[in-house]
Amino acid sequence: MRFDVLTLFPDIFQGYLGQSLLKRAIDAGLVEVRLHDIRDWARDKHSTVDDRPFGGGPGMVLKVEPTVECVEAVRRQDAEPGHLVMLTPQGRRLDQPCVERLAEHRRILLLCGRYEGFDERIRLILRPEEISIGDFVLNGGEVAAMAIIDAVIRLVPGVLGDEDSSEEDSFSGRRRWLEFAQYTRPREYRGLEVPEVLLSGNHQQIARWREENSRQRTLQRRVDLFDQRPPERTDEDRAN
Ligand code: 6GU
Repeated sequence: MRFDVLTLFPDIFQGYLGQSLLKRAIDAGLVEVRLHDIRDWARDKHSTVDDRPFGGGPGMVLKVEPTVECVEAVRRQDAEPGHLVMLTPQGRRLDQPCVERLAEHRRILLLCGRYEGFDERIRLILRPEEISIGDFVLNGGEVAAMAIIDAVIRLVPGVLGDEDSSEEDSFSGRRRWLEFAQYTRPREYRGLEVPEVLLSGNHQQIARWREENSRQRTLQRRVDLFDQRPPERTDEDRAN
């Protein structure tokens, strides 16, 4: 899986790329992340990459020529042109099905904007898939690009130590419920004890407890997830 990140701030990614899970995946040759500074494609001697909007208004707009030429040059670096993603609050909201779809690509280009936005001709020429990570405003697409890389690499075979563990997560695969409560040692802390059933060694009872805990949490915190697909009725529900 190869990611090419096109940004005005490549340094933002350095700390993240050295992080353990991603670093291991990169060292193992499962994931490659290349950073490209859009400023390197600026044409004038001041390396201008942004300018004031025609028609007036606050802020600066990312210029069309360096951005388009950067994307085109980066695409040519590999036989596979890759799937182009533009990070923008105007894009479709990222969710796990979207992450799963992205993970099917062998190469993804992540175009990060800054300032007040992109010159509209960048969209018209490059026809990117536009993605947002939520209904809030970030200063730029870099943090969103890291979120995408982070979510997608979990689905690359071999990246997670335990092959099964992404299947178990909330939102992944068939599950759409939130994770159940987890505990580790000690058994008691400040009077709070680990639920007895988790210490019982009875795997069937543990599975039932976890399922019910997931269901309760989802109901209390994210009832909207139930709206997407009705929850299974439990024996308890049927009794009531
Ligand atoms: Cl992808 N970019 C920016 N600037 N803000 C956002 C976002 C992206 N997703 C949510 N907010």
